[in-house]
Amino acid sequence: MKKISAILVGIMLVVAMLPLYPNKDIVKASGVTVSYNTHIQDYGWLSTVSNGQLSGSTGQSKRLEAIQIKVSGVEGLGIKYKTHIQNIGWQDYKTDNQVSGTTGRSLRLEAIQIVLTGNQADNYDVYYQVHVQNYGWLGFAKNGEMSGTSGLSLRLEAIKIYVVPKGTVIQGTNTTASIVATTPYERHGRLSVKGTDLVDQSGNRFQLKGVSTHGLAWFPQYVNQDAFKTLRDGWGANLIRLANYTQEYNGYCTGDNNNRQRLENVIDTGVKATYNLGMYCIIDWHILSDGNPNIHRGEAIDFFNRMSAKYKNYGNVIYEICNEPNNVSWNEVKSYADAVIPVIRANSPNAIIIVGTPTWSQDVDQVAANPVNNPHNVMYAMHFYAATHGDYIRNKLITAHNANTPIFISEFSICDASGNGNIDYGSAEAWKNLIKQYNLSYAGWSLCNKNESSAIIKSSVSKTSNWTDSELSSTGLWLKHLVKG
Ligand code: IDC
Repeated sequence: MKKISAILVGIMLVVAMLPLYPNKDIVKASGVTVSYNTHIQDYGWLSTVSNGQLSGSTGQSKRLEAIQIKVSGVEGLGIKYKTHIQNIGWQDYKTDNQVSGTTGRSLRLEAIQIVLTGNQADNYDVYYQVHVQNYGWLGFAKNGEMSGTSGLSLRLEAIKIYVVPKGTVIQGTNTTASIVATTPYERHGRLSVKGTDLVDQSGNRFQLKGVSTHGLAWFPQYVNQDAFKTLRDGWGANLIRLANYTQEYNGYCTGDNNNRQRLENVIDTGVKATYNLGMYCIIDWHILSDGNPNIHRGEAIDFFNRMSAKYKNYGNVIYEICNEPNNVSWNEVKSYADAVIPVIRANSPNAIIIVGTPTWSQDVDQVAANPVNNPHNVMYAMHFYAATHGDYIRNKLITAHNANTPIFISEFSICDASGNGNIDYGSAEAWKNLIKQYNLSYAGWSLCNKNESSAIIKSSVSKTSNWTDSELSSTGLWLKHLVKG
């Protein structure tokens, strides 16, 4: 007797805990059954469940990796579904128990959409609800709405699905079924140049701010999505510059074909990571010891021709065609720019292009008298290293700005021009004020742990993402504060 009442209490508790929605009898009377099973991390395929039962797990931190769904019991009613997979994105629709997702690849599902099909589809609704890492159960999505998250890199852990006669009242439909993180690119879209300003898709003044990589040949490990995400979410950065040296050791123009391919692969990783994160990126043709950009003009034309074709649909990509011309006149640089810009324009008519200026991208004041032939969406590079470059260079910037030259600080640091030595916080502050005054876009040098003061990560730290403040160098901390604003 005692045992029976204990069981009864148990059953009553379970009944009380059952979701009140939707009424089971309605589902039963309609004769429709939706059945589904999921493939989850460490366990593989679970057994099939139906009509609102939980598939997956909660409280165990296991990702859903794949799902199969079908409906039965009603002639003329079918179902299709698609999932958003980590690193891959949305898949095509699958039907009738086909697998949506992946197995054996350790990739999480992040979101799902489910739609009824067939000539009976108008008489039924499909509702679905997912359990998401860090959030728990979201609200119900209905008839093709997205359920899950986007842009947050969170796993689905469990799902419940109902198919009910049209109009059945469901509770829990007023809470949010999906969480979409809005990225810089989603908010600001394609950029353009207006006067001296960079403006966003709505025509509002916009500032790009972020970090330049060190040489891609030497520190490729920092070109990874987690690193960029750390900078986006922890710093508020929206820009990554990919520095592709041309002349230096293992540079693009001095190494062999394998080296070139390797560099292009790193660029591709970087472009795609920024694209996935909704950040902007600069593909930088990093001339340095080859002071005259015309030395590698042929290679540059080939490179930018292929890059601008490959990334023509990536509205987040900016082309910087010559990092720091030096020991060369503006006329020489301009003739190079006038040869390269049309090549990019043929593929990417509106991408932002940054043109370097003589004396390691300091002589922006020489541009106004003789700008490039096609100035559409072109900006000019001003670089500074605060401990070396003081008022004299700041005045060049002011002169150029007053002459309506659009300026982009595509590289700078606060130590001396060697990339090492002492930090000059006073000069850095003066540059910071100028950046604020003119709303200038910038990328700080450099994302690596090299033992030099411009490296933003301490040389004792080997982590390639998720750095804490104590793992940042003095330069890194200063830059983080600047970017955070
Ligand atoms: C420096 C790096 C250094 C590397 C060197 C290669 O910090 O580790 O060995 O290049 O020659 C620039 C250049 C940038 C320099 C940086 C610091 O654009 O490539 O990086 N700098 O010297 N212009 C002014 C300073």
